[in-house]
Amino acid sequence: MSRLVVVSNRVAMPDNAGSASVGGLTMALAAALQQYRGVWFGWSGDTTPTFTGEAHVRETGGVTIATIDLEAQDVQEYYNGYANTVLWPLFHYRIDLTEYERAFGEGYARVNSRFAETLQSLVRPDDMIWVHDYHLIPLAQELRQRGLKNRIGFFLHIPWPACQLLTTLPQHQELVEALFAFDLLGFQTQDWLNAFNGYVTDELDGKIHGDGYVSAFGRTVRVGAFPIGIDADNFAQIVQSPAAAKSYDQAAATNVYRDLIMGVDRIDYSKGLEERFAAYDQFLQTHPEFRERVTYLQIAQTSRSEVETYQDIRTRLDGVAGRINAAYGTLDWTPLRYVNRAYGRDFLAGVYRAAKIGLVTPLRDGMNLVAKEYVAAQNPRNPGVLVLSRFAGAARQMKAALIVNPYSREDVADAIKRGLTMPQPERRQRWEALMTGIETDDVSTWRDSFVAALKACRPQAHPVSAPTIATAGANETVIRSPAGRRGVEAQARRCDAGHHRNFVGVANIPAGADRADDRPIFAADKDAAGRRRHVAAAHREQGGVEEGLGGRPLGELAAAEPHAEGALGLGGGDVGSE
Ligand code: ADQ
Repeated sequence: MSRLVVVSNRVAMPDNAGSASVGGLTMALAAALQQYRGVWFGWSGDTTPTFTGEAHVRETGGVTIATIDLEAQDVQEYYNGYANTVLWPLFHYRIDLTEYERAFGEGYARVNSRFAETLQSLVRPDDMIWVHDYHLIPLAQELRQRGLKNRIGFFLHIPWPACQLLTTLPQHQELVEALFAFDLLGFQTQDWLNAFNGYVTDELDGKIHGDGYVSAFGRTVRVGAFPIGIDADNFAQIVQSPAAAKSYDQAAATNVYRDLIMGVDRIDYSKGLEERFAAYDQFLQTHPEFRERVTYLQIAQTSRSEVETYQDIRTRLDGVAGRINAAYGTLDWTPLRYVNRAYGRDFLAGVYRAAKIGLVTPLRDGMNLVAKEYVAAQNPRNPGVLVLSRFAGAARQMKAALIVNPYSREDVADAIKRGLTMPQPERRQRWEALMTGIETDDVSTWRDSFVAALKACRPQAHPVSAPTIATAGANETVIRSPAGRRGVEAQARRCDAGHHRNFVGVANIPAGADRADDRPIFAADKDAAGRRRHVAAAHREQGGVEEGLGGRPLGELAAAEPHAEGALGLGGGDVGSE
């Protein structure tokens, strides 16, 4: 039986399978790995002065956990930078918050190369590899360049942006090209899959086949929507736990004369917390009869606190919460209770059950598991009401919720009122429809359908082959990579791992380059001080390599300061934009 190798940015294996503080996704992946005697590989969360390429390997519960430490610069450029300051805001439709820097892209490529470098030695030929999320889009390409022929699947937990947004990203084509090194691409919903297909047809002139396969860059991959769910059975047990009973009693006792409205989110601009607070303000303002009769509890765990935008949002939320409480609060009533900390799943389950309204109003969300957890925690005889944003992936499935536009405070305020006054039969009817969906499309369905689709994938017709390296002179190296610019850059780093900061850039070789195909090459040499320098070149036409590089020797070009692109006589706009 082949093993399943799961790769994610961070690895968080629960110490014991019943641990209540571990998130639903972790539990699901842990169970899948146990079933397939798998390996879970990712960043340890720790830093090291110099990347070693060595994995820390341990066994727990039949699963091999392998982690690597990253350098502080990696964490800054790859995790805080490209992943969370470029891809996360962009994929959540916030180009206003997207801050692209070339160093971020380099850090992202470097860390993916480092992941691949370590991972390749752990993978056996018949393993299936399942890569998770936007941090690791180039990973399959990196692994293919190292000769891995395994089936590799990718699941995107967040939305796929509309084509017009994605094209604002420098090198968007290279990013998407890297996805075509996978065998299977999974999205949370049909909407995100449609957006991906839209990019393939409109931007790449690619082809959507009727059988779930998509072609571009001379390659064909399988694509599909695999909506993630929660572990409904496990959650039902948690709801009955003593800890859940205790938190339920506490929440119910505190709000004995009041209805509880509840939200649970990581602090993130995509979750629409500021808009939600404003909607609650609107509700209290326009429905004074509900003042002192409701309490809104927002549990908001701090996340990504090293990214400035996340620090700003926290400050603003503190301010809005304070203003609401100052405007409406009384001696014995705090209208909005806002708590910044993490709770165990059992504790949360009890509070969910005590809440008459679950407010889940993200501005954009791949799926949203809180919506599902809230429903799963309800008392079937007297369930609460889910108010759900139409922009959460979950809204595609959870049509019996009160669906709202989170940008409209009136719309959300109306839904709060409707939920609070909804007759019990309607609440039960809606809850039963929602609960049926949660039980049917639970986390095992998600996991099993993805793994089955990966197993059934047709082998790639055009595997990405390794870059070829040819020495072009005493000090020069020429690299040709069928994987495009990223392939060239990755190989550059491997050639010169300790000195990658001398990497100069990528340029298109003008007509005259001595190349028979339409693929990039890379050149490197040493400067007068003996430091190694690199010029990567992506050519389009034919001619001598040196001639193609402006008719100057590679060494001379590479030594040119400050930008080799300038030495090639190409404007910055041409660089890497093929
Ligand atoms: P997230 O953006 O993190 O996940 P979500 O799906 O809501 O969003 O999952 C959050 C999880 O963290 C839930 O299980 C929730 O219970 C837990 N959580 C949140 N706040 C907590 C707190 N204060 N204490 C304890 N637990 C807390 C990403 C995507 C989502 C997608 C998931 C899974 O952004 O769209 O649904 O991955 O694919």
